[in-house]
Amino acid sequence: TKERTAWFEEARFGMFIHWGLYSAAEGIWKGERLRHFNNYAEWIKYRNRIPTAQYGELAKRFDWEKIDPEEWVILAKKAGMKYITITAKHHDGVAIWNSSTDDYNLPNLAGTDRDIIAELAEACRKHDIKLGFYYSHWIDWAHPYGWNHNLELTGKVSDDQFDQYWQEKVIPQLRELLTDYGDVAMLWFDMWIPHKQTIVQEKQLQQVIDLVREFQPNCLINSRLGLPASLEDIDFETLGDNQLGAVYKKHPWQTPGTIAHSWGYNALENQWKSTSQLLQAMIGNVSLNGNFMLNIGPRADGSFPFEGRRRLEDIGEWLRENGRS
Ligand code: FUL
Repeated sequence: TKERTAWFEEARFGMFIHWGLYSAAEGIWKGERLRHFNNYAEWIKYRNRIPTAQYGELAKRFDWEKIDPEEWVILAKKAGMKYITITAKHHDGVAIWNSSTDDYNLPNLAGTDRDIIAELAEACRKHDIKLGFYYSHWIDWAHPYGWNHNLELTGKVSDDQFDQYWQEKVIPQLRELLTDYGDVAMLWFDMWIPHKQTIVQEKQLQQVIDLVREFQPNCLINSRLGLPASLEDIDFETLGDNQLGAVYKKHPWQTPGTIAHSWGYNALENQWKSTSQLLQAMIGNVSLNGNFMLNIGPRADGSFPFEGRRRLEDIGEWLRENGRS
């Protein structure tokens, strides 16, 4: 682990990108805003009970003329970030690359041959930024046997059915991500659910660990993989969303943080944090031996909301002035 995580402990500051079909919904469905107090815009399919076929129509709202992943990389560089993690598949179950495992993926639904992950990987190599993938392994609202929290949408899923989902979607998609895009800096699994509430089995998680180690021995695995991953199996601990470190830890750890409230783009966002709040969060973590991965949710045309871009640029300036970048 030590050797694998050396760059990560050095890097300290990274960019999280939440970008998928939900980016096109912008937090609104049929004139109605997101339901539920949680109000994460990337949860809209689940919260607003959008049927899978209708949700797929959102792919038509992407503007392929404008999307340029190199701009995301350039912004990360400006902000002083050393790595990027992008949502390859979020809870909605939609791969943002042209996955040969499953037709219900963004390029296929949109009718484009662009592969944003391939383009992003190339831009990252060009600008010397490491790239990792977020992958929602337990929760999948598109596959009939993926995890749906309370199972009210799918009915009860048996162990065998869940394993079918695992073998026909999770494992092949992870293999695609691990073999088709060059070096993968980390696989960021999400999210950990108390074992008793789920039907995921230890051997399924072990299968994932083995797969990653086989194809990309340097790829880091985060603790939201869940059981049985003890800190020996995994490479770094992920704290809760926006949860800042409280004590110094010897092992590598990271907090994923938002600039506002939602991770995915929300046109109705109104909870922007100040640049100094964000700097305090970063400095607080780094001073306790942790990392901070700050999220941005681009729109369906790839652009960033001004509020987020501005804060990232200010953070970058602070880092440069203080000799940290
Ligand atoms: C959570 C997810 O449910 C959110 O949508 C987001 O991806 C965050 C980073 O992790 O567990």
